[in-house]
Amino acid sequence: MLIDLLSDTVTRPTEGMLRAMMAAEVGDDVFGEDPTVNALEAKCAEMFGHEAALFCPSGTMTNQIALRVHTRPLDEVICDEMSHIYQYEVGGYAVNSGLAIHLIRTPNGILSAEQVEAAIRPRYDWLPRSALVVVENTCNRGGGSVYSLQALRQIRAVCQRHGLALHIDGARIFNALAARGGTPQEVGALADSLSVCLSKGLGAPVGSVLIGSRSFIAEARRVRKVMGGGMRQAGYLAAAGIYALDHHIERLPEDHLHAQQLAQALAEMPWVERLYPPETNIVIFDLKPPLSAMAFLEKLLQQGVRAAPFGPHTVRMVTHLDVSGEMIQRAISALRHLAF
Ligand code: TLP
Repeated sequence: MLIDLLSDTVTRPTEGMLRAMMAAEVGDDVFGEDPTVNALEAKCAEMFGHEAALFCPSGTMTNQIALRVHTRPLDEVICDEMSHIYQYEVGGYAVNSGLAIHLIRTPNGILSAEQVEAAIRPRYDWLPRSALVVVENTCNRGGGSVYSLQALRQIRAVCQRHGLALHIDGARIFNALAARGGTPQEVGALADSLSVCLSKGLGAPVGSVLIGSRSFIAEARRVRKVMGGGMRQAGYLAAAGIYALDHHIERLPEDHLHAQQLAQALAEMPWVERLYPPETNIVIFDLKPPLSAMAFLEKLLQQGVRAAPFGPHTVRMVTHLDVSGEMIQRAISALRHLAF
């Protein structure tokens, strides 16, 4: 059987999750009448200490809605160059919200408060208006890197001082909390809005939740509609999300251990040039040129292991709940069999 380290988005629902989905009570969520969606939204809002939440089809949509609601056209969003909103959302910040983007370069996707402050523009007619800071926790391209609560507090303070909003792309926020400690409430208190994905480390088939104040979410509902994200009997999907929050958070350290085991094995491989030490469930490494990611991945696939290209010579592996300890051992022996 394929050992699929392509992404933590590839998981299939467990039997327990499928049972919860089958048993879901549903209604029309565009009318606000799906009790399971309402329960998921209330659960997420409460968990992160905010007033309201909105269930959406994807993390791309929750991020894009957040950009739209926090800003006006001609504003600028400040983020790391590695951010998902910059790298992988098809330039949506420009198309959906008419924004400019101010990119900060870091070694691992973790911004400092000083860098954020230095990126804020003075108010002149000819400059975009700095309006929003987005931090990604964990940072995907940074190798699943994690913000400390202290670092987030300092960024929050800069935002407050300059009147900027702070959005956390917490696609993998529970991985961050599992690795560094802290509660959802503590991290929630530091952001104006958070996007939390249920379909990544938590193993739900579909869905992300946008969390914020009541007025922010009321506007977000309108933007979700114009983006075509108003779903009807979405409670079947929300039930999977509730199940994931109840059953799949505590097991995340297992994925982190598996990532460490992969990294330890990779560190010994003669064809690895550089390894980003994994803090959570993502392992990124550079291959020694001229070995290309594509050539490497093809050989790896022949050994029954799939991973993702993350650059011409860069590969990403992600651990998740469909990869057991035994599969990790098999993946490691497959890696040891590769010769270039
Ligand atoms: N990331 C995907 C790819 O798009 C790269 C993956 O396989 O990791 N924020 C972060 C930090 C993400 O990593 C992702 C997905 C998203 C947002 C978007 O979520 P979806 O895929 O639900 O739109």
